[in-house]
Amino acid sequence: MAYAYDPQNIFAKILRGEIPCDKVLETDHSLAFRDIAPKTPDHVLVIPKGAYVTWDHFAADATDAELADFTRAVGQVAQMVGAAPGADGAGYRLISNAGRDGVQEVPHLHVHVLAGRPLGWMIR
Ligand code: DGP
Repeated sequence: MAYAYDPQNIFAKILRGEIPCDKVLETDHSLAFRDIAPKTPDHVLVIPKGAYVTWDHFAADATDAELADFTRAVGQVAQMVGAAPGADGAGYRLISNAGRDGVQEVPHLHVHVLAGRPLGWMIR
């Protein structure tokens, strides 16, 4: 399966340092920063540094090191914002929108970490 990656997408520009971000965490293969239009008090986006469009693209083509790094980065962000239930946090939600029906705005894989208030089942 072929995935067309647009290197001009906004998250690619953030990764290249062409536009700023409010950085939360940077690891070898991942970057996390605050969403520009937060839907919750703590709304952080975690992205892989590699050129992946969606979760299925990442799962198909990423190295084991990238997969492990990204998975750990998402968990670390939940802990860093104080939301991890295992450390007495109140909880969080992960969302990764993909493609047209998933209403994906930015075509670079990202996981939304939403925390800081009670969440209903759907986020609008
Ligand atoms: P989506 O692709 O629909 O999962 O959402 C993309 C998210 O990216 C949306 O919540 C707003 C956020 N966003 C868009 N442009 C920027 C930006 O330039 N900086 C930051 N920090 N977030 C952005």
